[in-house]
Amino acid sequence: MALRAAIVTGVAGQDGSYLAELLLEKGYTVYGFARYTSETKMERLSSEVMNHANFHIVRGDMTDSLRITTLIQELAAVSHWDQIEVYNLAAQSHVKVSFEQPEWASNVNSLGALRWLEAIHQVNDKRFRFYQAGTSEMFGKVQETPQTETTPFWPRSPYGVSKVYAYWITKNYREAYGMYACTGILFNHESERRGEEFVTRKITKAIGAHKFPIRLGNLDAKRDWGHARDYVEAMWLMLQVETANDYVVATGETHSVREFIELAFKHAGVVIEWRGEAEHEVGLNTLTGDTMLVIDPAFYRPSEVDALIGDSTAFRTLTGWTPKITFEELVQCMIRRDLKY
Ligand code: NAP
Ligand code: G4F
Repeated sequence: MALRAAIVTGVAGQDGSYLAELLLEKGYTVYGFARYTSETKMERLSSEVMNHANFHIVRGDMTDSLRITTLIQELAAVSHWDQIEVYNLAAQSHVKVSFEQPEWASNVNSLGALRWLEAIHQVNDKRFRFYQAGTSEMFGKVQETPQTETTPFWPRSPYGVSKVYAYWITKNYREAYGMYACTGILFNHESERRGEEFVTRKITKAIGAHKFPIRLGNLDAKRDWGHARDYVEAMWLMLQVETANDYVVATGETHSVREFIELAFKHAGVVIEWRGEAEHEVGLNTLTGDTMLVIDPAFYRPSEVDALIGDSTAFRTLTGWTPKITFEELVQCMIRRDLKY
């Protein structure tokens, strides 16, 4: 059997934790790249993963070229690996935060990708395959619906712009040096492990903790939401095809934040009734009249991505990938986790 190693940057994040599990199940030796400050928040990584003989945490930061270069050189020096896969998932991944810290987001997300690519280029070793975590945020102000691999990008945040750079630099290294390097253009994916600062988990966490009213921003934004477990399988599949290319990964369904709220409350036994408009809108418990939700303009973004929906036909046809967890099931398992039932 081929001996495979993988580096997963952002291993302590939502996707990193699911991907590490998947790769260990498949027999990989996994190097989980995490910065020093992430070491206190490894709760997404189970004790089975942390104690697995083939799992190793390697300390590093996306802004530290020397560290990245050294790691790549160390792996390249090991002759028994048949394939070495680098999954670049680490990022400043919060869109709103990127408006407040655009330089940092660009350093980590754009130059971070460049640092890994250049380190791999320097060792000139064809065993390396590179996956870049691209995003539907690159489509931003969408130029066509649904979005595919050929839809032009129009990012609407420093985060989106930083990921467009990472997309193009990945493509450039592929074309210029013949490297196996690709970008997965993944639409939103959530889970019980989603960070609490993202809208879906913020909602399910608040319902679970009975902390009302929940303060939210734009309820009418629409997203193509899948489950992260399905999406890390797509990342892995993307690095198994013979020729590297960039692919859209999406469910092909779109739902508004409002729909997510209604469904999440429904699973908690509450029917929401909407009253008022714009920043004066509130969500009431139909039965008790209690205010469950209010609008807080502090959560609005300087420029918003209104509606995303992806068409992943190309990737599905190539690999047979299909999401197994529906939107309804996604909401249900997040609520179950946070309500602990
Ligand atoms: P996440 O939960 O925010 O995880 C990101 C990880 O990156 C965290 O563990 C974070 O560590 C780490 N990180 C941040 N800055 C770093 C640095 N300077 N050096 C080393 N590590 C650093 O994100 P996710 O949802 O798993 O997403 C994974 C990737 O996919 C990201 O690149 C994201 O932009 C992209 N993406 C996500 C989605 C989605 O819907 N989830 C969709 C499309 C694309 P700390 O915890 O210490 O901050
Ligand atoms: O949950 P969100 O913060 O996710 P967003 O902005 O779509 O970004 C996520 O998905 C991207 C893929 O398209 C990833 F690349 C990115 O890394 C991240 O994982 O916000 C979703 C929507 C937005 O329209 C936002 O304005 O929800 C709206 N929203 C309304 N109230 C809120 C809130 N978002 C957050 N985070 N918090 C709120 O209170």
